[in-house]
Amino acid sequence: MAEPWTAWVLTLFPEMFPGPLGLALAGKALAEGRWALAAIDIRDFADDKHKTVDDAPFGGGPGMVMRPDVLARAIDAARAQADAAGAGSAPLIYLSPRGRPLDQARVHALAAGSGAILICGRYEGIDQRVLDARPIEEVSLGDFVLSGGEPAAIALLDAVVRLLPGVVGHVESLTDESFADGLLEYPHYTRPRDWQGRLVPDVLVSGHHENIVEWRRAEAERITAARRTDLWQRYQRKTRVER
Ligand code: 4GT
Repeated sequence: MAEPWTAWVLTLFPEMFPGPLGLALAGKALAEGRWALAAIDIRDFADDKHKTVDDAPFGGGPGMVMRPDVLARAIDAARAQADAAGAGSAPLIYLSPRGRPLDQARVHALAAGSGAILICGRYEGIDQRVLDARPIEEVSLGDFVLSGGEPAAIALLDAVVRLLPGVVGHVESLTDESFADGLLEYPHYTRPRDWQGRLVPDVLVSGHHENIVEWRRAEAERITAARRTDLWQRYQRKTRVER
């Protein structure tokens, strides 16, 4: 069988993997061999007896910085593993708040490839020279700060894995969902129809499919316009020429 989509994760905390990715949808898919995960301990590439991976920042300041020599050895080993697994085109990604914000288009592109090598930083981050010396794409999950890149890597992998063939049963929920057409998702309701005096909108129980589709579209547009002017502007620009 061909190699499944594979993540090589470089981390100082390999015990954090698979973590939540070993459960539920992603965990089932992992057990089924629909994707694979290799957590690589950056500390294994330290070369002194104390297994040093970090040092104080040149120029002073608080915290520690991950050493470029140790990290580059780990990166090169991961690259060799990916090449050997037929994933020579797997991108090398550093999760960092300085990166380009992750979006669903990038997630789809990653899922369409053979895998990814993810670098998780700790402390104040990694030495800039590693970013300059290797073809590294910096990716951010948003404008907030984590104590390490691992939760960001886990979130990115969750987003990718659910798009892999056979992972999500009901495939239409992938095209129906938020961002598929550039809008936030419409609101969902289930039983009971009356919950604490709050009723499910009549149209959803009317059985009139065309009206339901139209209502959901209108709600998605209303919510997007109210919450995300950036998405709303782009959506309007896109649909103005089409319609
Ligand atoms: C935020 C994000 C991220 C961090 C994000 C290097 C040391 C980065 C700690 C790490 N914070 N990583 N990927 N918003 N912190 O995506």
